[in-house]
Amino acid sequence: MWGMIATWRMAVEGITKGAEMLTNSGNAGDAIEAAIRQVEDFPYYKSVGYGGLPNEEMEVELDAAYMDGDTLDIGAVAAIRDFANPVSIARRLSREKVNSMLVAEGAEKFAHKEGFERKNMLTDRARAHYKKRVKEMTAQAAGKELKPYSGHDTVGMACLDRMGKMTAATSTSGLFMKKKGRVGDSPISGSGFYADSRKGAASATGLGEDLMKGCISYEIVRLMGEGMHPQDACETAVYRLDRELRERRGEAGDISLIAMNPKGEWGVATNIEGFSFAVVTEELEPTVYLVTRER
Ligand code: SD4
Repeated sequence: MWGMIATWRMAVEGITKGAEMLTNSGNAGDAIEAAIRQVEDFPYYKSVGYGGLPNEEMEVELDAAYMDGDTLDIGAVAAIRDFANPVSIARRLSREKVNSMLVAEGAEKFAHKEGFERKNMLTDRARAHYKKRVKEMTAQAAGKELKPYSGHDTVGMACLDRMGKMTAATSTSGLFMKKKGRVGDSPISGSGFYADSRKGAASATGLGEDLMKGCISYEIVRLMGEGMHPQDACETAVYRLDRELRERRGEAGDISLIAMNPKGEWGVATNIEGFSFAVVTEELEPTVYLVTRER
């Protein structure tokens, strides 16, 4: 069995490409990297790679991670600027014994030394969004409410290959108008992603500040390791974290998770309306689903 599951409908071309590799006995590392690169390269996806939305200083700072579920090796970059494919830099870092998570200038120096492609990631479209938001923020000061998290689509994937290897990976520009240097859950192991070929793999999207409070990707993989089906594991962890946050402070930010186990069974849970995801397995053509919240 092989399969891939990814956050948001935009990932469908990526997983289709990954699926071609997996059918031809490609490995879960190459397939997930190729699938995420596809999303990073597309300029109209506003929260990932090229065309990602900038921070409050109009700089595109990207976060990405990769985890190998056989070795548990992790690589991650955070707040990296001017490189085309952060997920590939993260994967390269996962092969380092130490220094496998690098931020900002340190990550850029490493990427340059390793010969990764430099690219100005700020598009005209993203600049226009930035200018519009600055205007809206001025209106907000005059009384109009604006949520800090809106319209974001981080890509997170879980992948299983024919050899039983599982991987997880993420890539994002993080929150629009974030502070320079702000890092979300996406490059943080256990929060934005986790993979263990013996138990399963999971990845998150939503408000990083809340996702990190539950180490939620690890929690889902842990529950799958206890024998829970991915769907039950996702629902248990997502609804529990949502409930905990509401009880403690009256609200929870957006929390959405995808997961797959070593049998290729998959699951999804969300606390928002309109979370979409894309999935493909040996038995299922690449398919996009839209989740309406049932609670
Ligand atoms: C973050 N979790 O940086 C990311 C944002 C996200 O869809 O998932 N957007 O907090």
